[in-house]
Amino acid sequence: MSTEEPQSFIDYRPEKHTIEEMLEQTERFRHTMQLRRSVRQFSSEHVPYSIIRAAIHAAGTAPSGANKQPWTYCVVSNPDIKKQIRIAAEEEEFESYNGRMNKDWIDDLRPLGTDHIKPFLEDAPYLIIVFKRIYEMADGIKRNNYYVNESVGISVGMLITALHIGGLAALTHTPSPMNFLSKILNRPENERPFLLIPVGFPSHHAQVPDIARKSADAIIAEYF
Ligand code: IYR
Repeated sequence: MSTEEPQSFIDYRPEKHTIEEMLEQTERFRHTMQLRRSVRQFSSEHVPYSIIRAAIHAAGTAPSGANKQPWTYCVVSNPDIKKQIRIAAEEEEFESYNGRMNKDWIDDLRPLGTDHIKPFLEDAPYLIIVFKRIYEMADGIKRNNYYVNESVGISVGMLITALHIGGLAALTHTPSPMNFLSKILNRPENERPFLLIPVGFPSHHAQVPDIARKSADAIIAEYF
């Protein structure tokens, strides 16, 4: 028998819109999101923390396995900590670019122009380091969370969206392996690094690769 309180339910009656409004809003959102780009050259211009905090708060509305909300968002603006993160990330990335990634991977990355040097880790005013919480401790008992990667992935997607709508640029960065982040940020055992997201304004000379998104036809299989 569960020792927890039974779940209570509340009414949910969201406002209904006309079909025209529904399509217009959705297309407007798509147009906004079409303008989002992964940025690797950041300005050091100050960004009010209130925007970062509001975007993370929005990410916290994501659905999650059994509503465990298995995420912790660490926000770093301290220059010394950013430098430590850059040094450790560049050491790992050097190994990745010089042997750990296979030839196909290196070839696939060439159009992006990336290498192991990561100035954005110091230039961006904020680094958001996302940790997934693989279990929780309650009264000394370990309880695993559910669908942790799916849950945190959805939440981060919402974060990236919120940052973009808030007028900020971001990069989903995955230095690999990234356990150095747990050490530098002194995170508890139940948290594992998931993604590192530099956030700020793009530098005035920022460039992004000239890529296209797949068409709707290319990504949808319809079974009507
Ligand atoms: N983590 C490395 C390599 C890298 C891998 C993929 I997949 C990318 O889409 C981009 C980069 C880096 O950040 O440079």
